Amino acid sequence: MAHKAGFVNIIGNPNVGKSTLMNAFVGEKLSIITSKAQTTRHRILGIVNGDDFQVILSDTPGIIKPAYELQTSMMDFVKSAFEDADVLLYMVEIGEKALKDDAFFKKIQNSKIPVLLLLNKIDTSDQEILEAQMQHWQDLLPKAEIHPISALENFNVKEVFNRILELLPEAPPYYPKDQLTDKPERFFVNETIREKILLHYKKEIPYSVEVETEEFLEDDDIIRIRSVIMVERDTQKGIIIGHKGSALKRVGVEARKDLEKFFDKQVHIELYVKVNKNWRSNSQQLRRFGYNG
Ligand SMILES: Nc1nc2c(ncn2[C@@H]2O[C@H](COP(=O)(O)OP(=O)(O)OP(=O)(O)O)[C@@H](O)[C@H]2O)c(=O)[nH]1
Ligand SMILES: [Mg+2]
Repeated sequence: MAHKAGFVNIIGNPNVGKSTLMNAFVGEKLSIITSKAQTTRHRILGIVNGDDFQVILSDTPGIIKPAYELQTSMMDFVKSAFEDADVLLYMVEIGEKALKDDAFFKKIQNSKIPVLLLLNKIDTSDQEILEAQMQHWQDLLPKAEIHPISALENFNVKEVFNRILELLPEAPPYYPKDQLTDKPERFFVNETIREKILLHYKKEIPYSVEVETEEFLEDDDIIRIRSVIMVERDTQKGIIIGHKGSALKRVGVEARKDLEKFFDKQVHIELYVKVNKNWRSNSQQLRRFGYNG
């Protein structure tokens, strides 16, 4: 059989389950997942390899109207995902009526490449609602193929994957067959720490945080990590650290546990908190953190 390969890019509103689906396809926790919107800030590749295929999935940030420069960079990642896709996976969740950006929606409507509309979270729905939702999306996107799924419960995920394989063009692999992602180890450290911050802090705090790993030293039996948690303002620093350092300690303990699983090795983490004033609106800082800025 001829070899198939291509880019399969997942786009959609915030919080609909894009990262959950990408991890389900890849079988690894490449993308962090939380119940808060705008968890994902980057375009993250997850590569699924077989003898005669290579599916290069892209997880992307949820589509929003940008309010500050970081969010503009996030939307640039989404734009790039429109440009190189061989198959577009447009994910919506049960109950959702429209994409948060009309221009992006028009791009989906006018797409020349195949669009699979994935109606996610059907575990939270019943048959009647599901049918009404399918009709709603079929009317809006007559050319799209609709697949009801539950990324969380792995329902219909394999069927969608098989359909993707059918749609992929014949092509040689783009990446080495043992490669799982385009991101370096430090990226996953940063993301894991940021996930704990999204989980444990309220309101604006998680959105004001960026994590930078300054040291990643791997020995035979242990990885030693030193990371900086950057906040925008002095008051946020105290909140991150918490009473006698307890809040920060919890972030470190939970991140370490996850990273030990991810790297399959003992991990030691040191965390610091620094104020980096208004980094979200500073193009130079954004570039440094891997946003196009
Ligand atoms: N019930 C249910 N919950 C789901 C399903 N898929 C994802 N979720 C939950 O929805 C929330 C958001 O999931 P994510 O995968 O982070 O969503 P996302 O689209 O990547 O979100 P952003 O990165 O913020 O755009 C999490 O709490 C998930 O556990 C599903 O099939 N069913
Ligand atoms: Mg995500």
